[in-house]
Amino acid sequence: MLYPIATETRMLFDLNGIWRFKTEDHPEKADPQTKLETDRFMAVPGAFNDQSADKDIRFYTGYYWYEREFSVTEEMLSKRLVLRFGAVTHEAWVYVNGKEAAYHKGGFLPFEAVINEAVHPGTNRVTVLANNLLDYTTVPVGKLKKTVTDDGLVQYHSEENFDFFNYAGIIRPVRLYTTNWTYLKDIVLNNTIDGSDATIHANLSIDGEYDKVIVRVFDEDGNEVAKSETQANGTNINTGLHIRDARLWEPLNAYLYDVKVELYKDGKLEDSYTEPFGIRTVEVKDSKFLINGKPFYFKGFGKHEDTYLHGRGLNEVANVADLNIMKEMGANSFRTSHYPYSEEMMRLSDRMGFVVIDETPAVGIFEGFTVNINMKGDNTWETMDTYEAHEQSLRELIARDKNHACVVMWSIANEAATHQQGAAEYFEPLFELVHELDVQKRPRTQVHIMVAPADKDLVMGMTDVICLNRYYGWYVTLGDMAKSEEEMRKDLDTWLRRFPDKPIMYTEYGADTVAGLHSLYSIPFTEEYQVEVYEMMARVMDDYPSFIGEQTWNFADFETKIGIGRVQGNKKGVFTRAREPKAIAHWLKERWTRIPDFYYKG
Ligand code: BDP
Repeated sequence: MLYPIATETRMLFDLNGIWRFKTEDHPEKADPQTKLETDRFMAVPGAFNDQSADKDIRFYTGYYWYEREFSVTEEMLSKRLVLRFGAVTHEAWVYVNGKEAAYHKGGFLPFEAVINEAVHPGTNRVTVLANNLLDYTTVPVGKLKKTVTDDGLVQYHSEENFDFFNYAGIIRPVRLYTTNWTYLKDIVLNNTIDGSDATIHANLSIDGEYDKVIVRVFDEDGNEVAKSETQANGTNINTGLHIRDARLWEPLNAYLYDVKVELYKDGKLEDSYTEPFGIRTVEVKDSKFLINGKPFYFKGFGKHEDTYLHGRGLNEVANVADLNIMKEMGANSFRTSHYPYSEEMMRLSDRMGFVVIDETPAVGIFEGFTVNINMKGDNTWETMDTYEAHEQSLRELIARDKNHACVVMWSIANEAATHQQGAAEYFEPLFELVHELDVQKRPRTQVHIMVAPADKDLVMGMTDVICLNRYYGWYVTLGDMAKSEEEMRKDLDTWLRRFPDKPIMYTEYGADTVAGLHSLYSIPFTEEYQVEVYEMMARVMDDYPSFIGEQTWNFADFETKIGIGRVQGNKKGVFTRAREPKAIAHWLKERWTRIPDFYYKG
């Protein structure tokens, strides 16, 4: 799905801002025909939870409305007029002037609808009915309880089967855009490199009548460096664009070409769309992760889209600041734990040269998941029914992010119960699907949970990189560094024995740390203890030649559901939620600025 932009042929309008908001006890009687009666307002994009100063809204589970007016001109109506949502968590019905215009389930991916039939010149009304319910058929997974009161009122309680707060609402931008009736539906890009030259391969999907397609490639100075012209040939066109002395997209040294597509009919420009594109290759070979043929070492973080007041809502100031802070620390990468991040963050990562492991919202596929190690339940693949939602999220994620140079690996799930019967049957078709859908054939992984023992796991053999989340010194062997080190080595040795040719990396490790808490004796929760855990783990990581990267948990402290193990959220941040450094930030900066992005392990 194309990102909405304004061009010579496309208009773009912003529907962000203040919307009316209301919770809904009776969605079955929902009537979007009349204007929403309410005195509550919410800013869009943003989660609603932290905007109201009302505990009932903060912890609200159920259905809710958003509504606003927008204007349409005659000119807009003469075009194809599309209403587009960056994301609504988690299930949404969209009405325009009371008429259903779109439906989408899955809270972290975009959807859109053509609304010409529903609007008129002048003032129109867009209404969204949504819910934040998660259960055993959704990704993420939630434990949903439904009770009916004596007077027929349905009340919901949905507990997160994962460790982040279930922020909800219209969390990403809402936009209106126009195209002509002949328009570029999609563009899929890939590249090959031949010596110092490169070829960009473009596959275009086109709707409507056209007779000629021109594709041009511009370098960062605006010079045209390649051009192809193709006569009309159905709804799908393949073209190659040869670039001499191509500049490659490199980690933290990004170079983006602009691929500009023009569709013509009878000499008239019908559509123009520009996609930024970085030329690079990604490959896993001989236990190494190669970017542009060179062995790359991942340094960075698991993150969250989580900031004060915005909740999970798009916060571009935080995004820019976070990437700058990471760069300053010598980091080169992050994982979009545990759901697809905003399109704006992906575009920014392309631009700044951050290397991204792109994760689906498939988190919590583990019956009885808790944030300590004592999980009850061993029947995940019998009790849960997430396959359909999971597959849909993969299709939509790859459709959205396929062209990003920053994306070097797909993470199909985080911490699923990969050691329980049924796991292999569940994952096999998903791994295949990713290969089928991604023309760039990027490596794939499933991020492995510590309680699924290395020798019992049924899925990691399908991955290209063994990504492990490991909490030595925290959930296991707390306070005992010698034992932690021993267990960590034992675990890595088992993986190496099982898969001697696969590279291994950590996608999570760390310790909860309350900023400002200190101790002479380095006890858990103090800044000293966090440093001690990282020191021990770095020593071991450096000892293994096929250990190709370290992404800590977490970049910053973040909100979670309440629980006795959570002190106003998860405190494993290297930074506080306000992005203030803990002692570990200085230690990590020192380590990472010494580690090169390439050839660290030879
Ligand atoms: C892992 C999860 C992550 C949690 C982390 C923790 O992948 O979402 O926040 O542990 O417990 O299980 O801190």
